[in-house]
Amino acid sequence: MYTPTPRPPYSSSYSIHLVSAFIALINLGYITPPVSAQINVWPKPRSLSWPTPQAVRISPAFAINDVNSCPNLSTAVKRYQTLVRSEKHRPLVTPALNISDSAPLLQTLTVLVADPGSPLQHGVDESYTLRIPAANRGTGANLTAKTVWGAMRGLETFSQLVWAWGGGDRPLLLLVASGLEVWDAPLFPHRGLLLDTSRNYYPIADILRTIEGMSANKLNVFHWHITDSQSFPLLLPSEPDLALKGSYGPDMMYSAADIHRIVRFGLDHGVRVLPEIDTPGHTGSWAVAYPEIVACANMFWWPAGSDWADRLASEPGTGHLNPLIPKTYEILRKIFSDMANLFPEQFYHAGADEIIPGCWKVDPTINKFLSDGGTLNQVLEKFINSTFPDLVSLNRTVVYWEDVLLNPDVNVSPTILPPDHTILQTWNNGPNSTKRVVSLGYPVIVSSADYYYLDCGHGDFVGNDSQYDLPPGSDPRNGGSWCGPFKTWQTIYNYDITYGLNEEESKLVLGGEVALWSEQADPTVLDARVWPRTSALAETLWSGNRDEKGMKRYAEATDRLNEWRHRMVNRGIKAEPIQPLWCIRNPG
Ligand code: CP6
Repeated sequence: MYTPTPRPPYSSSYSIHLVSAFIALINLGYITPPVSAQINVWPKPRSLSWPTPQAVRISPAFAINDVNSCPNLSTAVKRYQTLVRSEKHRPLVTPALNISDSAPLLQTLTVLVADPGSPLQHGVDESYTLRIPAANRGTGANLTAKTVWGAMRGLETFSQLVWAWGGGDRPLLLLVASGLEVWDAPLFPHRGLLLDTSRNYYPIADILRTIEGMSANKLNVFHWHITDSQSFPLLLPSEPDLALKGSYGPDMMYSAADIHRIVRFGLDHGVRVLPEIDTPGHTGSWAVAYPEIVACANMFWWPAGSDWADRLASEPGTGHLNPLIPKTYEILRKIFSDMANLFPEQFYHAGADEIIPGCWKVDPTINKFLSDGGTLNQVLEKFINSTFPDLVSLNRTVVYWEDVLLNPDVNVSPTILPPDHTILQTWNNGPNSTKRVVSLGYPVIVSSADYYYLDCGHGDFVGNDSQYDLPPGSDPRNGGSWCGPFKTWQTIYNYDITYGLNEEESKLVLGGEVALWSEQADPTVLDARVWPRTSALAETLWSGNRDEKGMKRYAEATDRLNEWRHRMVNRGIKAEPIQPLWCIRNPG
């Protein structure tokens, strides 16, 4: 029941009171408003028509029928049936409809999939059509999709059209918008979230809840940055020592059974699990098991007083694999084959970010190679040439961070990375690195640190580097990380990942990922760091950030996002608030 809240004393707008009173009358069901009612689906569908806003009740016996009874989809159908039948969410802005307690019932939602065998992979068709008939036009809704994965997107949309209404002195009703048709499909095929489980460990339950939230936001790629210099939590069947020695402890590892569970959960939610084992940099943790293959593992590579610590992740010895010794590749080949067995995902992320010349230079073998006339670029090329073909022969498309080509200190020639088996993920240089990479012909995933990093800012581009500087002579281990400034949901929402690209170049942009690096995050803050800012990415990549007139629609999106954030909270995701409740109670 709607209760108008008095405005604070410093405000004196009568029109606001009138609006509140009007809305109160609508909510009591006394009048039918002439305006079309607001409907909240996040991300906003590409097309939604609801010519005569109305709602019907969800029958207590409501059932979702999966005609094809597909694997994965059947699990989703059961989940959504339970969710819908027990929906407790009461909209903050109640849809302005004339509802009577005896409103007709919706009995079924029938799901029909044209091509049920289509696997979950990059570029799979995610479109769907959803029809919920008007009250006098039947008691069954229909959802059609090409694939199981499109059907899952449609089920999610259906679930968001359901709300609880009444209570108090009226019966509690479960309502669903009716007389409505949705056609929907994503603008970008790759819509992801990176989670770093090396800097801090996340139990399986946190990962599953995050994947569930992704699926609710129609995101489809969980980029799992599993290992890094701080810990190696991945218990690999052929190389168990890496985790047995390099993880944070026996209860901070992911076993093969855990991986199966996560991958399976992803399939049940239409979310691909894209694993990353970062190499050859970011491998300090490997040295606990194999010191002989890791250069500079126990060295602080930043000279005291330099500003390097400002620019790169706060780390123990960053550690770089030594590309010049055979043992490195013996171990890597076993890792690759384990990974190909554990992860069905066709993309494999091999890292290759943030190579520090000073790290490789202190290794005696590499040092000799350099003093004999070799170059650091040749060292990296040796690494790529000795690993990339193995991954391709395992039928993988290899994702690398942009650094592999763009790091001015150490990079490889594009000629050794064929664009049909390579994807570059940009992060470090605003829109410029994306432009550079696509103009070389590579498909790209955009994760701009300036816009899409959920934890850290990038001092070079926002504000002034000096705000992150450490006092002279201080040890970067003591607070040497320089996170900030905070990216608001609007920063993420408004960013255009194809900015500055021509039409041809834009086609190479597969999509984007926000990233939660975990130097300063762990399960205690996970939900609030990720949600609802990641929802902003979800809408931008699904249906865009502009209205029909081509104007940025963040103002219109605010109320919908607020509503969606409350719905997520009701579903058990502790998304942070974007507004005080006051704004909703005092519209306009
Ligand atoms: N770890 C790894 C990180 C970062 C990267 N790779 C990172 C760099 C700069 C910022 C945030 C994160 N912590 N392995 C870069 C891809 Cl601002």
